[in-house]
Amino acid sequence: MMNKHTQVIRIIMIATLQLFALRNTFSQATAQRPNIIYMMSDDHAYQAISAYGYGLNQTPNIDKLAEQGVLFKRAYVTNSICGPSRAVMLTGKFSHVNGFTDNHSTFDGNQQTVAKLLHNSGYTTAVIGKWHLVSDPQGFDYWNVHPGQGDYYNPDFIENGIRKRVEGYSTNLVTDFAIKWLDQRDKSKPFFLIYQQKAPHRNWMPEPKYYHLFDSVQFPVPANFFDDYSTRTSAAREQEMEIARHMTDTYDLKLAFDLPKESQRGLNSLWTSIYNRLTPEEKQKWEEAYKPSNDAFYKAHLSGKELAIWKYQRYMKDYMRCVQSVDDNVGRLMDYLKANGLDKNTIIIYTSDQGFFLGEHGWFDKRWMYEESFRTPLIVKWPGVTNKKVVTESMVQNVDFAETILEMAGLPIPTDMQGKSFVPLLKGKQKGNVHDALYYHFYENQEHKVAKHIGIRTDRYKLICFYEKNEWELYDLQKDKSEMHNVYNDPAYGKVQAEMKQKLLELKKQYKDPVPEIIP
Ligand code: SGN
Ligand code: CA
Repeated sequence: MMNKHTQVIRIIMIATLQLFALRNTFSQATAQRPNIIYMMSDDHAYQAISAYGYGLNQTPNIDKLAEQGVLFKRAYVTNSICGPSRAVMLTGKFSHVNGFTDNHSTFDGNQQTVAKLLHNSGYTTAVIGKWHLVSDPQGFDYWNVHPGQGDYYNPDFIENGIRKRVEGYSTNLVTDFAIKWLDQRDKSKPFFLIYQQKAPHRNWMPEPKYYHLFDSVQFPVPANFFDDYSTRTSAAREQEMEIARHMTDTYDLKLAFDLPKESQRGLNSLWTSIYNRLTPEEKQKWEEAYKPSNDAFYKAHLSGKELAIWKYQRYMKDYMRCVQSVDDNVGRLMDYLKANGLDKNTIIIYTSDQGFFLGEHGWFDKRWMYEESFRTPLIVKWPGVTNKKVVTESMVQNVDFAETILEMAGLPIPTDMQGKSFVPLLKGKQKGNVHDALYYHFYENQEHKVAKHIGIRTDRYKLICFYEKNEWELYDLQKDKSEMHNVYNDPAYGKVQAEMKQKLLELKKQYKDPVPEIIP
């Protein structure tokens, strides 16, 4: 018989051994869990990624991700605007559930997010770059974000609550901070990094090394650039996002300050404050770069269609120059991973907060449920899982991102999340659509005057309801990829129309969207 003392010692020893075993299992599991970098740029159109095949520009570093990953040709957002998209990604819930419906909302940071779930399970977490959710980030060991939209030149950052101005160009700085954090992170844990560029958001200010990139290029003008919107509802005619009519001379088009007053429209004071962030040397370089083409523009006295096309070219060049810096920096981050032996165990997700119009329908900006803004680029590279390029037509949505990331990390998906993990698709175990129909709701009828709408998209059709106007649009995407012909109330589509309406109501109910009341 053991005496009491020996018994206590035995119990302590067994408990200690079990604890060690548990710790080992835990750290092994932790070590095997993949690192995840979620890269999201702001307003990066899929048309401006060469892997998507539009032939407009070259993005070799993003393309390299696609070479070893899955490229989604049909990834969509639920509400095509910045803050809402970010909130959807963090929560795995639609805007009406996570509470962030438009850019004037404030994110309730106390709610469950993918960052918090990863953090609680042993990941070290950081968010760097654009944030745009107003409240302070929660669930991150480190955060260093632009206030609001952020600036391209010498931008402010808020680092763990402390705001300061940093010298440099935003796209490069966001990467500098990301690399610094990766270097200094707690290396005993897997990491989750949210790396979010401000670029290529309006007002498209390139970095000096790219001032002359595309100087000799003429971008092809989209076939529907001179769209007069006559075949659709009144919504398309009421918008204020036309390159020809709504871009401002200084802020958007970078024409000189000393223009006659009548040609100056809005936003010029914003431009002055943004431009004043440049140092005198930077201003000099800027003016030297833009002066020759501005002078040529003034001499040419363009008007009508020629003037519209000139604006389109200036817009595209500046936009694509900003994209070039984004691509360079994806390359820098990937080089860092490789040099530090992290490339084999780090999943990369590259995406944008939404799509963007590059002149289609005559537009810049986003917001609409039309394809260019509803669709977003999505490339997922998962070492050991996605080893060669796969292009998929499967429909996924940004409400699936949180669920997918959790499954990648081996974590359970909370039942209150509304999307679906597309890990089986990444593993090649699932073919076909992740969703047969996608639900959409846009709320922010303010800047750019895009009417509020809900809608659904199936493989072939899209139904949109501008509910405050009670106007409807229906598109047959197989016959009309550019969405130029509204076939709502066309008797040939009567059956489709009824089915789509029914499906819209079903999804609205399934996702518990209380607004608006739609009468079938
Ligand atoms: C700013 C821009 C808009 C843009 C919104 C939303 N105007 O308000 O053109 O649509 O951001 O963009 S600006 O005069 O300030 O440039 S988002 O990506 O943040 O949603
Ligand atoms: Ca955006």
